[in-house]
Amino acid sequence: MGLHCGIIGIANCGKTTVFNCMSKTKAETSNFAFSSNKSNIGVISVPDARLKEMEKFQPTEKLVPATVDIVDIPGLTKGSNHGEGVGNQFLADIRNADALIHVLRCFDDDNLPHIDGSVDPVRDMETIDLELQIKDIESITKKIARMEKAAKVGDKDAKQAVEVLKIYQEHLENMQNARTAPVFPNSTPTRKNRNSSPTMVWKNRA
Ligand SMILES: Nc1nc2c(ncn2[C@@H]2O[C@H](COP(=O)(O)OP(=O)(O)OP(=O)(O)O)[C@@H](O)[C@H]2O)c(=O)[nH]1
Ligand SMILES: [Mg+2]
Repeated sequence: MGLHCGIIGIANCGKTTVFNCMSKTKAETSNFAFSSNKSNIGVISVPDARLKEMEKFQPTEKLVPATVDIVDIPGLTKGSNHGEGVGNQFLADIRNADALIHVLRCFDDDNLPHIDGSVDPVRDMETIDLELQIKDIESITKKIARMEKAAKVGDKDAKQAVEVLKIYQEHLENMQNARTAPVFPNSTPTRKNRNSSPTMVWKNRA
């Protein structure tokens, strides 16, 4: 299965524009916040100069590069966790991503008012991170309840999972990012938390 990469960011920061550049598609961009009601999905080929070199030794009819699926995920804003904007309907797309590209609006444009009143990429990043953290706390709390039930009937893995999940829970409740939680990096119960996916920051300042 290919790598799955999600593009996130505050409304109108240029996610779809970045998606179009990367995937050479023409998904619709717009000046209106929350205009998108679906995630855009594209496939990009990974450039790899080694393929051509290898072909010299092993000629082939067609060179097939590795691909990465990218998903342009709309709709995150301050308060998404309690239904602001289009709420949480796209969080499943974020959960399914192996890595995230966080697009930050660094450009000023009088024709495109910022949803929070001013251009401030640091605040925007904190806004989105906080939304993901709140969502992570919710899902971790649910998972702890499930695992505690399993632990009660003697499931040793569940008992260990509860211990790890509680470390994450406390860390997130202290407003810390899941990435910095003091646990072993590949602790299985939490590998799919949105807030701990590897993230690249894209400063959109054209
Ligand atoms: N000036 C300027 N405008 C940009 C830049 N990137 C995108 N835009 C414009 O900003 C508007 C919003 O861009 P989109 O790519 O639709 O933004 P989005 O983050 O996908 O928006 P939503 O899906 O509604 O959250 C469009 O009119 C783009 O043409 C940029 O770097 N500079
Ligand atoms: Mg968009």
